[in-house]
Amino acid sequence: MPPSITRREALRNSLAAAGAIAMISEWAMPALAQGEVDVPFTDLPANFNPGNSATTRQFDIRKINGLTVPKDQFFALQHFDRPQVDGATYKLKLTGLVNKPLELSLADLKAMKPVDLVAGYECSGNSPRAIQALSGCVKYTGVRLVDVLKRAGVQAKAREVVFLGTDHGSSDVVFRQQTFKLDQQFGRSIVLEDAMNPDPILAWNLNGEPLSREHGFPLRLVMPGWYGVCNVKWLSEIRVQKERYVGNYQARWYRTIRGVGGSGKDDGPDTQWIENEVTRLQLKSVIARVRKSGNAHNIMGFVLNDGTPLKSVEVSIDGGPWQKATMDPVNTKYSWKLFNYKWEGATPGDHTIVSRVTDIDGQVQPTADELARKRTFLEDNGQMPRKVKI
Ligand SMILES: Nc1nc2c(c(=O)[nH]1)N[C@H]1C(S)=C(S)[C@@H](COP(=O)(O)O)O[C@H]1N2
Ligand SMILES: [Mo]
Repeated sequence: MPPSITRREALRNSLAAAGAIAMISEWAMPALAQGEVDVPFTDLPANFNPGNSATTRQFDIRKINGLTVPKDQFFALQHFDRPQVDGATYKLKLTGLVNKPLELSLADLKAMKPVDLVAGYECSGNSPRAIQALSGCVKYTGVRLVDVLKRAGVQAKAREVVFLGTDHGSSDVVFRQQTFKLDQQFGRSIVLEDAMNPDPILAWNLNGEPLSREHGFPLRLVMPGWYGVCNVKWLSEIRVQKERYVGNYQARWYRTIRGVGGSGKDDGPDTQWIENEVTRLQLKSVIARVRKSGNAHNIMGFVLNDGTPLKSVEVSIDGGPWQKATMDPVNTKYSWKLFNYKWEGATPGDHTIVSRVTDIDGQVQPTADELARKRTFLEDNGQMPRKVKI
């Protein structure tokens, strides 16, 4: 084989000849073929060690190896204790403005038409500080939410669909100057139109295996293209109602406050302060790994967004021009989107590399500076410069 062709490329070529290329991710190739080596990031905190604690599992994004993250590495977190639910006696309740209130067992749900959904998402509190360790992508299996709602029959006056978890605990519930310590169930809601969309599912499998306790056994909601918080775990009840749902984790904990308009100055009198609920994923790209392969360096990363098709992902090296990256053929509408950029002629020494994504609606991933007027820390989708030493 000519020396300029790496084993990876040779393998791709032979697979291409076999007609299988469309399914092969650059990331899924055998790790570290001969002559390949991962280039160290020099921007990692000294104590950087993403992993598993009693309450949180983080994922080291340098370890991405294909479109989905292994179940035992997929990030996990929640507000209260992780409840232990008995799958054998489990019942999902459908209540409120439905024609026929239901109690469905796991077997009842599994007897309906199952669908697979590859979903990439992150916690809305994910950030460069955590080296984006609260993100990932897995394949869920479940039943369409709309099919379950239709089975119960949604009444004409319904407007809102609320999802309640089994988990609960003491929460600060704020009313004007008062703070009540109240026991609250974890709950999230969506408007009826989003619930009737065919994409959201009620999932019992993750990567083809039953959900683990940490990921919401036995059943969770998956809202593809939305932030992690919307994917209610340990789902116990779906309540259909007319009123807006203003629970703690819907209307207060998960909001973003930012200044828009005006002169662009943070506290200018013409700044308008807007507040929004955390719902759909904000357009974001992240560089996850740099791998030396022969004489070239492969910059690999991922995009998270709400499923809007992408126009481009670009990479800039040391402040140079934006260069187009290649999207991985294994990406799907709601997966994270893996990308590669072949960096030719990298010189020994320190370098700063950054990616940015643009979608077909013309939305461009903001720089950290452009997010300066966002006062709250959630929804940090800013460009993330990375430092490497060649
Ligand atoms: N019932 C319940 N569901 C929950 C939460 C929770 O506290 N309780 N936390 C949410 C948050 S903030 C995130 S980021 C995701 C994480 O999902 P994962 O643990 O499967 O990665 O779960 C969401 N679903
Ligand atoms: Mo989250």
